[in-house]
Amino acid sequence: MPLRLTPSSANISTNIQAAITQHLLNTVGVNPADATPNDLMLAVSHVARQQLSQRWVETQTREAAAKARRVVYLSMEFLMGRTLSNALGALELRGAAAEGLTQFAQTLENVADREPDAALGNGGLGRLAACFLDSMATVGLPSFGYGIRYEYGMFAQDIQNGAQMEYPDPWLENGTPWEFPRADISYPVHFGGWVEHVNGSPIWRHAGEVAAKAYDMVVPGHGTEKVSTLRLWKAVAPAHIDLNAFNTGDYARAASLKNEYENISWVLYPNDSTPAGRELRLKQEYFFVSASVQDLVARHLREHPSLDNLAEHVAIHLNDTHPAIGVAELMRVLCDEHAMPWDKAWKICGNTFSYTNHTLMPEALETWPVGLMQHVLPRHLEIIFRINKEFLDLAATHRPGDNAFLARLSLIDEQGERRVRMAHLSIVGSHKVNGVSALHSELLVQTIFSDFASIWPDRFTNMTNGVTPRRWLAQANPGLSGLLDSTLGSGWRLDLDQLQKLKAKKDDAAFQKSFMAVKRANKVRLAEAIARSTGIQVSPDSLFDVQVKRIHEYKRQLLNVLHVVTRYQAILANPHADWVPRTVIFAGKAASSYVTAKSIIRLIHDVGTVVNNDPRIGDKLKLVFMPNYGVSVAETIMPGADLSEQISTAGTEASGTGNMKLALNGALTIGTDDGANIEIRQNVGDDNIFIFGLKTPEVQALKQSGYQPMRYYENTPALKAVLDAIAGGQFSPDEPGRYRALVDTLLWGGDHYLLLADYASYVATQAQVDDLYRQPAAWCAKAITNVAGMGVFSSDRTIREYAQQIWHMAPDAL
Ligand code: 26V
Repeated sequence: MPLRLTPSSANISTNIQAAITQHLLNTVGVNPADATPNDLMLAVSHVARQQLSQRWVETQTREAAAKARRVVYLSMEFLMGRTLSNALGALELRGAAAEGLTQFAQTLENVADREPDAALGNGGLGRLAACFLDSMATVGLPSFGYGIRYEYGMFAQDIQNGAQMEYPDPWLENGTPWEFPRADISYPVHFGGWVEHVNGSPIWRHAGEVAAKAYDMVVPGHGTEKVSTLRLWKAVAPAHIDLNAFNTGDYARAASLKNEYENISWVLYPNDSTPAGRELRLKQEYFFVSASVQDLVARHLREHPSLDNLAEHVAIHLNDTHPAIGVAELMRVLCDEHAMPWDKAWKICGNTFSYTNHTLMPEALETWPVGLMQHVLPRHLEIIFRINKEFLDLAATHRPGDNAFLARLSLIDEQGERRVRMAHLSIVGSHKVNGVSALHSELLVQTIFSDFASIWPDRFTNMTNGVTPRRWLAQANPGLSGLLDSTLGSGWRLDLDQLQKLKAKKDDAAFQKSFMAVKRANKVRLAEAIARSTGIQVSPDSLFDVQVKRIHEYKRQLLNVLHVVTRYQAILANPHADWVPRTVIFAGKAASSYVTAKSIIRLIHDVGTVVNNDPRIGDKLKLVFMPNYGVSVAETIMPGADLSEQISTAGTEASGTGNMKLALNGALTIGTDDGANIEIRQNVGDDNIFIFGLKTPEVQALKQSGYQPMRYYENTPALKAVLDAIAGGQFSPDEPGRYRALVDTLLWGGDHYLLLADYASYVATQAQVDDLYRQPAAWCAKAITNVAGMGVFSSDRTIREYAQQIWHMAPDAL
């Protein structure tokens, strides 16, 4: 029995020192006297891993004995970030580990920094899945997250001459102490071939097979010994394939065959701008869904005599449409492999699945060519056709004779190349469909899913996103956490509504002083990180104005740049005015094929080079771009922000979660009436947030009436001056035409996201931000009010809502 460390152990830091030394010797294989920070990171990780392993075994044993109802969260992406610090926090060993490391003359921060991020996701959708696992474990929901063990995660971003360069992210190259390979858990996944119907029974004569091998990550709950499991699948060529080629001595062919199979789990598709319509991506989707369905069916059959009661014991959640093929797969398994009648299987399916939509952008909705589906998954295509026929028969009873209605609803888009609409499959196969903020969920039923809502109004609902306060406050912001602990006690970690009590303190001078000291220290830390990653010195006394997220036209980083240039020109025109010094901080990745997004990154750098080196500007304005945005970079940025930029065109950002992380860390939001910004405003109060710009109905009306961006250009002198400067090459003197095309997307390309329409309102609101920042006590009171109002944005609240309203599970039932 390994040493069990519990927080109640009297001499826990002595224990942990001994445990670290043991692992240096026995696991890492180094002399403790020579241990590097990386060795120490591994040794401390193994100390934590041992505890997690025990918790995992206990949780699984308890759940199996109880035949618990479980939630299965299917997601192509889990943006976990680093594990060590979070694991120590959950085990309540952070203090002891830090103390234990003093013996090796190391800080926990320095040691934890050696761990590479597990960046198995693109952005918001993937990080939400990671926050949800944390909350599922914490609220005590028996749960499995299922995904892919990508060998290469999200690409690493480097900047060369202002331009984004992408590099592979070999996060597993040195192994990871956090995974538990489950050598015994492996399932065959089949592809291709054809379907034979023998005596009316379909038989899938597949053409290829790959093995899915399970690797588990333990996700610890906080304030509980319960854990959740993240089970990731690795694709491995079946042994007989390469053996045959090896036997004939054809090693090159053996290797290439092996690669062909194993490349399925090789790399995360780094594209959040348009869905990748590639065969390999479809294979990835089916690969992890098939393995996960086999796993959950096997687990069910270990605990129950048949699959008849599957829906009572498992809730399968689709994180966007990427796992939607799971609907057809479960039907195939029930009907073809377990001889269940279609209608009975279909009922079970509908009671089992639920689906979250994460974007309204019509161009982002996943569809697959029927021909490709036929080629890769012929039996699934047959099943989809049958689901579609029965669904359209039902739909026809709602609007007899309305063929346009049926064409819009069909799972098959018949215009042009026939394509399977994965969102339609998800809706038809689920009992609940949700959006991720109140506005987004409302827009779903009014726009892209309105026909479905007319048939099934009760199927559609809202689950406003949240973030885990453990990572995004307790871990990322130890300064503020300490202040909260001494002011409110430590209960906020598990009950974020307790932050409400801060409201009474918002004007308390002593509390304000402590709060501002914390913010200032976090800004110093952020300024150091900026200097390390960009070489640019910024002043922690300036207002830190932060926009961090994927680079996308709809998120309008370009509008932010227009404001920066406006301010630059205004300072030059009026150098002696009382300017509030500002540091504008950007970070984010652009999809590698997204030309406009990459051009925006370049523009940020070019404007920065001019502004930052203009001696007339000095500290009044600085512009920096922190490279390689990811979970760990975010953990440094969020606590140091004064102002949070959430400036998407109203009606385009499904929710946002960075907005929540920033406000939770005491930043004020400047934002549009969009996504979760609206609910942030409702919770912090209108006076504590800067809302500007057109609202969703106004956006719709302006577009309908024929939006003319040129009118704004001609009638707004400051705007004209800014666009002329950018288009004219003032920030790219070596290549004056570099931004002509970018400016043309606004002036002549229709300005799809209404930057010019919102410009005046944005710039005027930025002036209000300055006015408030000149009054430190007033600013501070509002920042405190923001923190106080963020309780509802804990992902614990979100997960409890899912559990109650969609998954029909009681948290902490075991
Ligand atoms: C976005 C877009 C937008 C432009 C057109 C093409 C396209 C394709 C994919 C995507 C990303 C969709 C998935 C995603 O990450 N959505 C994000 O999910 C977060 C968690 O619910 C939410 O907070 C973000 O608002 C949403 O963009």
